[in-house]
Amino acid sequence: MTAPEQARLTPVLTRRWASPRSWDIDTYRQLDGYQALPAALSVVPGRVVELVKASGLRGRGGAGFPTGLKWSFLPADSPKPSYLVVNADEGEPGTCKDIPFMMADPHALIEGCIITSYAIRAPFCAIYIRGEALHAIRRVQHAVDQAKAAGFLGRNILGSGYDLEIVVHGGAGAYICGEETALLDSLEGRRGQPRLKPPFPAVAGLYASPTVVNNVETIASVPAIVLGGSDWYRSMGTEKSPGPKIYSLSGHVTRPGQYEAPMGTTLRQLLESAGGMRDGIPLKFFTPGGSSTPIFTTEHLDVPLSFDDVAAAGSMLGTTALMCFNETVSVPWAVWKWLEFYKHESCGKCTPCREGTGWLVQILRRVVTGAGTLEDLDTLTDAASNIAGRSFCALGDAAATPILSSFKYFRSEFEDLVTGRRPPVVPERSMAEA
Ligand code: L3W
Ligand code: SF4
Repeated sequence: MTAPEQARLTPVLTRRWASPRSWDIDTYRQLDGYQALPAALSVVPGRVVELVKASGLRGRGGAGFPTGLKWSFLPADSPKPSYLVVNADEGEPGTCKDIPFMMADPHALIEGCIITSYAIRAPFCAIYIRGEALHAIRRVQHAVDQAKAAGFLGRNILGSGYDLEIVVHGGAGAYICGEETALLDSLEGRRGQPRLKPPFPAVAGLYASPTVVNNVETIASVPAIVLGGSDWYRSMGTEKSPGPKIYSLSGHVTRPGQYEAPMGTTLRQLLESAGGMRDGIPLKFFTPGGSSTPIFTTEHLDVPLSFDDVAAAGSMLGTTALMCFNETVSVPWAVWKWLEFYKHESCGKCTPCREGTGWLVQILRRVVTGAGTLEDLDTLTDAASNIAGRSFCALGDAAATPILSSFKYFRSEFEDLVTGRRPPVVPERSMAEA
């Protein structure tokens, strides 16, 4: 694991990543680890919720929902116990921050889990980790064992009278289990498929109990907020998107990887840290937050990467997965590849997404092999528009997004392919061989 180049800008989330044995409890404790926990346990839980609300922390899993507000939705008078569930099922194409985080600094996540569980009075926390990331599952389990042996977990934590168990749960490699309610079904032992919302998990989540579901980066931000305070946290980032963020740069970048910087940093600035575009071939398009977010072009290089600024420019910050594509890349080809992913990962529960993604892939295949027609392009727009907003969960919208957003900027590339002005991106022969 190499140190993030940009860590000096906001040395908060990634500041331990470059230390030898950064994942070990001794290293963590030498570098302020488990200092926030006694401070949190010394105040009433509600004070911790208020602190996180005041910090302005927003969810780092894609939607940017205010974290303290979500915690305060848990009903105070529920006869059922509350639970914390960490969504570590990182699967969004281009998103690669949570697994590196868990590998480099698992104790920051564990300390965040303990403080958050205390704040919402939860006696049980589950960390649901993507099944393919066996290395991360093992590392986090090791950290849980170390924390327990050191008295930070289990009964009467640090003499506070507060008890907490953390269970590390491996998923089975289904993208849909990153959707919070499908994750809860999977955790309960069922096939992971989304539930109807409302009720939101805050009211009826794991085993129908009040449950907070938060992303790894969100929870791992909590110890730093407890130690530094809300004003310090708000001194980074923008007014409506405060704090530091881990940006994942991938694709045709000289030094792809994780770059920690304040919310509101631009791709142009991040690319400077990452050595620019590889081999000097200019950028053509990028995703601000994974393939589920509308694509941006070079005209968006200076858009501040915060939730509101990106939304105002017509996309979503998502998971800050900045997939950068240079001028050699065919947009229809990239869209076809993304749609193959969504078709494969569609859970099948609702018709628009289950059937629609299959149709979209078939039409795109015709387009990239040069067998498409102009009518196909209208069908693509029509089908994608009818999947978006009419599907049961956000995966349907996500599948429509690459088509609708690429047509906005690059429809002429699709037209060139179906009219023969450009040669096929993929010869039909190689498709048959594949
Ligand atoms: C209580 C209310 N809770 C909202 C909670 C809700 C959830 C959070 C955000 O999708 C996006 C999606 C992906 N009372 C509430 C409430 N909540 N209103 O707030 O909710 P929501 O529905 O806006 O979003 P979501 O369903 O969590 C997340 C996009 O992120 N995305 C996906 C990334 C994939 C990963 C991964 O790899 N695992 O993170 C990337 O862009 O398309 O739009 O907790 O319960 N009234
Ligand atoms: Fe399943 Fe797709 Fe429907 Fe979501 S939109 S419930 S993933 S079929």
